[in-house]
Amino acid sequence: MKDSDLQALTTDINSISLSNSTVLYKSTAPGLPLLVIDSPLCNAVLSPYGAQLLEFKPKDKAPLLWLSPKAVFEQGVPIRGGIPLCAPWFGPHPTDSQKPNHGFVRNNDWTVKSIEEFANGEVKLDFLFDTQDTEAETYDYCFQLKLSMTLGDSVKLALTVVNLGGDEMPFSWAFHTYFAINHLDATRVTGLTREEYLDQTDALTPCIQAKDITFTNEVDRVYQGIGEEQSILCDREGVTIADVKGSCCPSAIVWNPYTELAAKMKDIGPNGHLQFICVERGAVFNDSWRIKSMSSMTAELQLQS
Ligand code: TA6
Repeated sequence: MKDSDLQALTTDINSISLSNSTVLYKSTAPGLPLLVIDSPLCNAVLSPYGAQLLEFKPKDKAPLLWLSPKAVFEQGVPIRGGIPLCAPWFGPHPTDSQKPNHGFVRNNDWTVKSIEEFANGEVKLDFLFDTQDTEAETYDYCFQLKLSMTLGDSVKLALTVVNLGGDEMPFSWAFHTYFAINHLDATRVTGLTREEYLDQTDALTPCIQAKDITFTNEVDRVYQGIGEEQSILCDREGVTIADVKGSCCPSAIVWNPYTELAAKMKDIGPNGHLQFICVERGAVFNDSWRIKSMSSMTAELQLQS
């Protein structure tokens, strides 16, 4: 998206200004354009590349999201942290290992369609992605994504997927949220107890989640057909880090790379795993959507700290 288009959208909004990743994060040139929000209810940073919320902090509360200090701001590379949207597939492409992990919409520019500021202090941004505008990718299906973000003292996301093609379209997706934490060894995820999960660290072996999820080694688990609500708690600080509530998000993925994998990942690095856990919601594996020709499906997610 052109800087001039963003400028035109932001001029009338008091709470929003423009920046560039090179300025804001002291990253290397050329960087990416970013939207910076300082509203009565929150501070936030967003990237039209990937339609990705990078930072979110309700006023008088701790930052909700983790953005890697080693994140790369460059076309073709996903930004590590915040809320990347994985789609139209989750994980490796089912048949072509050359295609990017977690699909291509987090690695492409989106259009910012509108920005509104409400009297109650909330700011709402509408992003659009259309496969017909994307020269970089060839894909078997033609679709549009509409992602609306309402930022107040919580984050409200609404994703609508429109199948513009003549055939039914398979669609897997996830909001791959990186939550900021202070004490990995005292962090716990509730709301998935007694659910079956597929263990991605062990060739997708099915297991039962006996207790709340804790993090004492690499965790990479896919839960399908789950309930709407989970919570992330820190027992040492006695606080709820976040309540996660999804509608039409039948799957959850819980991920922390732990010591060894984090050290190997260039944009996380040694000890980076101590700063975040991912609790993702979406529709993956057997929960994946099938969207009829010229029809749409919508999901919503709310994150409240
Ligand atoms: O959601 C968990 C996961 O699929 C893990 O398997 C892990 O690889 C992670 O996502 C990060 O993937 P990325 O492509 O962003 O490096």
